[in-house]
Amino acid sequence: MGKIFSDKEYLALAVAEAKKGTNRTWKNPLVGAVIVRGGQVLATGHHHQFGQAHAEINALNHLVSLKQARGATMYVTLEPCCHTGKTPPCAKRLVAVGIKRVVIGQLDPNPIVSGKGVALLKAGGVDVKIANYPMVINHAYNFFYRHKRPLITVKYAMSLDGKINRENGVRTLLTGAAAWRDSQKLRAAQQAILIGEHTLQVDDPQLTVRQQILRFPPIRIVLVRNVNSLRTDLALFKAPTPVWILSQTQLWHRLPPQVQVFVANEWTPQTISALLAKKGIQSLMVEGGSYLQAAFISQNLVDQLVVYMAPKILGGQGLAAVKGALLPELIDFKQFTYQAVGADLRISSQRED
Ligand code: AOF
Ligand code: ZN
Repeated sequence: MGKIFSDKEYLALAVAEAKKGTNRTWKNPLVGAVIVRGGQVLATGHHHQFGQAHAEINALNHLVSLKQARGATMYVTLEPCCHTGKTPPCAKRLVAVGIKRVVIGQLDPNPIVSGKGVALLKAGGVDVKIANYPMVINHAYNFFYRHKRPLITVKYAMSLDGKINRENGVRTLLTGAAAWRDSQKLRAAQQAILIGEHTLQVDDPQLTVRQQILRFPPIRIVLVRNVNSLRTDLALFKAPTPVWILSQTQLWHRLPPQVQVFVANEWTPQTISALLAKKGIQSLMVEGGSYLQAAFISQNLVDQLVVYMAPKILGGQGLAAVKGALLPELIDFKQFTYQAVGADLRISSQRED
């Protein structure tokens, strides 16, 4: 007789399975499922990609025979769905194949499912346990449905004297290759990234993910005063992935087809966040510059902070990393992690409500 595992251990296995879909499920959550009978794991499955089969269905398809499902327990990281979306409802299928017990990591915060998946299982005679497993995946997904806006990360690199350059308007290379790779990873996990006009002019960045091929790369968003003043040879326009320009003026000339323009009299962190919420964007990373970062921080619209600190003192007349943030009182960040990346120090903090 081998060791009998606990519900928690099987859920941990389901979480590990879910993580295999990292950066591929886009607006869908990572989900993993494990089918167990008589202390034996019979099959595992995960949600591979946005638009494709759900984890539960993949796990069922991995059984040697569907008959094995009868009387088995399914461990699944997220409440099985009850809606017909891009695929038929999972909860219905679990009932139909005779799954006897379902242990769920967490309820689905998406209102099209939330609680209704459990109800459907129970109505079908399935024994349901909600384990409230500690949330270690789908941070942005959960945040989005709880707060009705994207999870906002502010990321910047700075010197030991808290500056981003030596002279305003001039790009200073601060951090090394390891920090660059790390920030690429961070970028790959975002649904949108945002920069201000000044950063666009000074850095002329591509804002793409170069390290991996992504089916759903982050939307590259730029905040500008007048879209018509943009040069058409910007590096930003060379890559074919979507670009959104938030402008105060209507567009009157042609831009490449991947570019979409949104117009408002004034753009603020709140109105930007509201636009993204309306578009169903669950995560945003603000990547500069100094004034834009300050605006998000001033409005308390920063949920995660990632700072790379280079072991250099710039001195001079450079810009502070967060310039002119108007705060009623200082922000005391909690839950810090410190990590050496090459010669630089990575400091990150999550703010939970
Ligand atoms: C599950 N298992 O593996 C996933 C679920 O557009 P659809 O049809 O893919 O539905 C997306 C919604 O379904 C998503 O927002 C979430 O509520 C749920 N995702 N549910 O039972 C899965 N990926
Ligand atoms: Zn489903």
